[in-house]
Amino acid sequence: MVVAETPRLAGMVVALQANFLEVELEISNPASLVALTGLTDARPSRLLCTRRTRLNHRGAAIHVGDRVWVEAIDWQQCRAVVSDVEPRQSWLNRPPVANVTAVVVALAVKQPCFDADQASRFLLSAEQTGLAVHLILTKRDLITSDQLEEQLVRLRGWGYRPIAVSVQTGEGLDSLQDQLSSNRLAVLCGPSGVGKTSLLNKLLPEASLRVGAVSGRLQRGRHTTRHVALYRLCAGSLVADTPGFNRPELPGDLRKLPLLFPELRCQLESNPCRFRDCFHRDEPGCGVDKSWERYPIYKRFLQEMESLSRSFRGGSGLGRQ
Ligand SMILES: Nc1nc2c(ncn2[C@@H]2O[C@H](COP(=O)(O)OP(=O)(O)O)[C@@H](O)[C@H]2O)c(=O)[nH]1
Ligand SMILES: [Mg+2]
Ligand SMILES: [Zn+2]
Repeated sequence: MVVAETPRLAGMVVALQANFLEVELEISNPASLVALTGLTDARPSRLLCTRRTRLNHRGAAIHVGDRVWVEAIDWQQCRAVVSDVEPRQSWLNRPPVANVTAVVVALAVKQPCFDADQASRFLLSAEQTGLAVHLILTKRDLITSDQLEEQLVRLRGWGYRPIAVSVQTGEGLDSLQDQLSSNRLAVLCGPSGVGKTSLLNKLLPEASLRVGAVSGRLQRGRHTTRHVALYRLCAGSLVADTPGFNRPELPGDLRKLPLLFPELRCQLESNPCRFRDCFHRDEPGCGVDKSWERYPIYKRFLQEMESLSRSFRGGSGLGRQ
């Protein structure tokens, strides 16, 4: 049987469903698609795809955010096959999302209560991508203006300029919308229960995503968002809602840690430490200023990463050379 050559179209993986990939097509020229499909209205822009077996053998998994090529398109059933994956421009490890252009970390002012250790873990995993990192403070309605100001000053000391938002009052939603829509693919991450999904429900034109109640003694949200999925905010901008997890792992590379704290990074940029390979701890002669709020957290993380890398090397007890 002769099979007519199927056209290859570019798209982006917007969700994973068991063994299937949901792909949103990049349709730059709608007219050509009409000619291709013969479907004048209700053009499907999302297709449920399997992948060519050789892609499975290449080892690397395909993730949400990956740019792919699809072929063997069945326009009636909205099905297709992913034949190729483009190299990634960036990679966020947890949650796993490819080609992210900005990371937005959401932290609640209350319910669940603001926890500097947890907040720093989220910020570090965002900083690790090397991309722009933005911070938003959610549930602004739960505290007074004075309390908010105090929190904003504190976070400026961490090197961030947070936007305070509230789904209840609508405050800050326009600024957040502007920030998200200036990015091709922004990821909204943060502890569960801070209100990420509620925010997207407000901002997305057609969303009705599941929102979880903040439950129990610990005032944590239930893990209602189970998988990463991308939503279209406007033409040219996608945003990822991510599942709740509450304690991101620390980075693997000790040497990079100082650069992942913006307040230390800035200091080192303008006034470098005179020693190479210094951790700016108790090294005699290290002139780095230690009077910043998160310095104890920084030291604790260093220690934790050191003991992890020691146990990884089989508990050889060699320590730092
Ligand atoms: N007071 C207040 N509650 C909020 C706000 N945003 C979300 N919530 C509540 O916080 C809970 C968790 O919200 P959800 O969007 O599921 O959080 P997620 O786990 O970060 O996606 C729900 O009960 C929401 O109604 C807000 O701006 N103010
Ligand atoms: Mg959620
Ligand atoms: Zn130093």
